[in-house]
Amino acid sequence: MIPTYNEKPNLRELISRINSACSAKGMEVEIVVVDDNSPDGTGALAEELRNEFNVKVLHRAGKLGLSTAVIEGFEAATGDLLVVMDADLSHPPEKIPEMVEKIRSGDAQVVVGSRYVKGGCVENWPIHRRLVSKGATLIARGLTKVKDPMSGFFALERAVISGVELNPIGYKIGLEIMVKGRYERVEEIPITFADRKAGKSKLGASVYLKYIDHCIRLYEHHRPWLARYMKFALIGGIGAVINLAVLWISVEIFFAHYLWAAVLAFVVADTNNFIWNRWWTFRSKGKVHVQYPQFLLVSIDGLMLNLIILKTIVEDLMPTLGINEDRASMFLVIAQVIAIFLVSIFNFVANSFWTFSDDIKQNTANK
Ligand SMILES: Nc1nc2c(ncn2[C@@H]2O[C@H](COP(=O)(O)OP(=O)(O)OP(=O)(O)O)[C@@H](O)[C@H]2O)c(=O)[nH]1
Ligand SMILES: [Mg+2]
Repeated sequence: MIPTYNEKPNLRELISRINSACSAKGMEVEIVVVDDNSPDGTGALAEELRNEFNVKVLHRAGKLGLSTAVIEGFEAATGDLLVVMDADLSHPPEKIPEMVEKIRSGDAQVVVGSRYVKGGCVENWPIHRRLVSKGATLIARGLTKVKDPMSGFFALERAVISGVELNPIGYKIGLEIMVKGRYERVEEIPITFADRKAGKSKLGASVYLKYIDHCIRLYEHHRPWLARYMKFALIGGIGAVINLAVLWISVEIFFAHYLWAAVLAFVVADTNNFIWNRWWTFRSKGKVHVQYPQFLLVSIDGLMLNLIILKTIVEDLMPTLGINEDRASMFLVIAQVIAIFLVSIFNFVANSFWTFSDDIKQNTANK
């Protein structure tokens, strides 16, 4: 499967190298080029190459994205063993037989051409590109044990994705398959990732944001509760900053009484938390006029719980542990950190099973 967009200078060499690498091992290969009406005429060249090689060409109307191209390629391919690679000669076609062999011998159902296992490397990447790639890889580490989950060079058995709903929002269809696919073993083989031979990168800045969104969605799929809690905690942290800002502005600029200011700060911050959690954490379509008071009520209970936990730690637990009075202020902060953590779990659980319970049920049913 080769998705192409303006890859005319690379395509002939790529297809001829794939063909040589496979025929040297006596392997039959069908090459599927999915071209998005490339203005440079890649599609027409692919058609020409059909005379020389076993090539199938899918022409799509315009630049519809890498992931959907790969998925359409899967549907058009006739074989049961699928290999995906970039067209820009970054991925060495000579590694295909080794990848295929690993699947055929039953060692694995998914094989990734990896830059980050022993023996693998990237050629000529400037430091900023290495850092971005490493950072992006780190974000995905909780989703799979694969060391190069961003790789666009991978092989799989068709059975891995049959019946699996692949979401093509992301640029990284390989990661999507590694997380959602049905397989027992995934293996990595080292590759040297060459810089693209010719042509321009199709990546823009929006790709990074889409990638983060994609990873968040995959975490939701992989560990739904942890992912939701992390979002809830993040929103809560931002809410705390908003609370302090409103408090400060009310007292310093509008000369409000500090207790009224605190009430206002609580309501503003909690409303902010509600909006974000409803839309992002719980992806809810429920009734706002029911959910909003429920959310506020949970938060008020949480606030009281905070005071009770704090009082218990400071007045009962600390003296029992013989904590020194002089250092009490430092321990007060630690006590409050513990209290906030416990309250965040209380609020999260209460909102999950009460305020947004319908949405949780629906999300689980959709899986
Ligand atoms: N059909 C199709 N192919 C695409 C599209 N976007 C990118 N591709 C192809 O997907 C492969 C990967 O794209 P690249 O631009 O090489 O992305 P990259 O490897 O992350 O970045 P560079 O190699 O640095 O340019 C290449 O073969 C592209 O031609 C698209 O929208 N449609
Ligand atoms: Mg590339």
